[in-house]
Amino acid sequence: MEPVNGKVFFLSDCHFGLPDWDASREREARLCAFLDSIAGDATHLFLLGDVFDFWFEYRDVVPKHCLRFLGRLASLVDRGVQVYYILGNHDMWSFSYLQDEIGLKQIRGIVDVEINGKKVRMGHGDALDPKDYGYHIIKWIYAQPFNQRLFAMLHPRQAFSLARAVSFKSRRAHEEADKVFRGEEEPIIRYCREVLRQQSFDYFVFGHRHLPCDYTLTEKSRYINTGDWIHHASYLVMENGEADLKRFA
Ligand SMILES: [Mn+2]
Repeated sequence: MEPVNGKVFFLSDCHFGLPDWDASREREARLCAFLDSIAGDATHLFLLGDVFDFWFEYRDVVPKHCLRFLGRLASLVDRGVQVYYILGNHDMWSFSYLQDEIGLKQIRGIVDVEINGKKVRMGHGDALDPKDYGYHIIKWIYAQPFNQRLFAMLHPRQAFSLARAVSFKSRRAHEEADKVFRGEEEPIIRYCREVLRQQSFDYFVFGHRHLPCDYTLTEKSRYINTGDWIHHASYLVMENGEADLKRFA
């Protein structure tokens, strides 16, 4: 990716639709207020995945929710803000709609970019443990176009309730354990340590954990997690070579 200079914002894990659309309205309004507050001076915005708790788009039809949020993204793009959407494990079935209609740039996987002269590696933050075979197999199955076409043949009412059931089950299985920050045992931190053996980065920026953190890896390298917009309304801003993890109050 081209080097980036300016005032750069990052956020992730809004999980709109969780636990239902009514309950996400307040979160959406808060995020809209935040986007309004940065619209004047942001040059770049990175959405680091799981913006939607479930997103699936069909050839001619898209989910009907979060229109105001999508409108805010569109007006940021219209003002000249570069908006990037790194897909998470909950919104990996975003195809061309958000790019074509809103003009954001969609990215899958991990990206390295120089921001204000600092080397940054970022991504959603899932699938970083190479030994988590079960997870990699499921992700591979979900990524197959054939399976996606099969899923698209379900009526959306069935498709979305199936997806909600799967999301609910996986959340229940992880929720309690995920609230605890495990330090060096965190899969993302293990991953960063592994990468740092071969390459250097000033910042690793990920989401997925729903726990905002700014963790010192080495004298020159930090791991920053953007947290979530369910409990924390947390975001990261990079400007003049500095990185600040903040909360929108
Ligand atoms: Mn996630």
